[in-house]
Amino acid sequence: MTDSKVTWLPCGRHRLDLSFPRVMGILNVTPDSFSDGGRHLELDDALRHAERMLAQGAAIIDVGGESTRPGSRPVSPQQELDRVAPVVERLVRDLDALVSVDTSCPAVMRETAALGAGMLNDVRALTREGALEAAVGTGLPVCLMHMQGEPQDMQQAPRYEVPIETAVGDYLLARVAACEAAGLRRERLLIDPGFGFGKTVEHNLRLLNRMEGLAALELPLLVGMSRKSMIGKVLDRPVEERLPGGLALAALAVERGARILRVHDVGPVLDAVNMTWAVLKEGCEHD
Ligand code: PT1
Repeated sequence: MTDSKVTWLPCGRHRLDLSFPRVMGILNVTPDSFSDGGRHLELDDALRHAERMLAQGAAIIDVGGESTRPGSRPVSPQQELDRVAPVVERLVRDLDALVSVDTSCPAVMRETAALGAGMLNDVRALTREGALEAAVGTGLPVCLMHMQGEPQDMQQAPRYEVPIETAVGDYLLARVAACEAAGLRRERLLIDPGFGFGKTVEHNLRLLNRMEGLAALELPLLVGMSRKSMIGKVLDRPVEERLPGGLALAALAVERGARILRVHDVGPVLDAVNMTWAVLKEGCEHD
């Protein structure tokens, strides 16, 4: 077990204790094709869902207005902001939640930080024009994720010239260096191997197997494998039957150094995580 040096992550008004693994609940803010009335219902729905995840023990709510799953198309910054901003505002005001914003867009970073978001989660690792500067300006911690290609085409026969864990490790190291050079302090950075982002099932499985190499970078490790097709493909299960497979992956991720798990099923995953952690902790208690 590799122990991360960082224990407290400063997240705006919140401080996140990362001396043990935490669960981040996924809140997708999906597009509304109908009326304004529909939008209000959607907002209430989103808040209720967030409330339930917090009650189940989520430490963070990750709000996303751009789908980045394989095949999805980009949205405009204004569209993304219109979806995400009202949700962030209410989560902060009504629930005092620690909100992470899943975005690559500089304007969304700035605006949601002003509304009280506590963390940024960028699947493009601040590579968009202006994103690095915007993130520095917020003072918030940022999760840097590895992706090869763009969601629209990333799953079209992904291949790598070097072992996947080397490609991912090298990329994340380079992004960490770029962030530090731009004035983002290392204490504010998290890394994520990006399961399912330009990777075959074999890539994903090997990446999890070798994840201790990434944990050795001594930055908090965040992982997202919840309900993903890597589970579907190994077990031949549709998306609504992937929880047991996901629990196995969660336990392995914690054992290999993950400190934040980005998931849909907060309650069950938290039990798996806490059970795994209890075993790992006992191993270092009396020696
Ligand atoms: C992730 C992640 C994310 N995943 C972070 N943010 C998604 N930091 C969105 C599939 O193969 O892992 N880490 N934000 C969702 N993306 C996907 C990718 C969803 C692949 C599904 C698949 O099924």
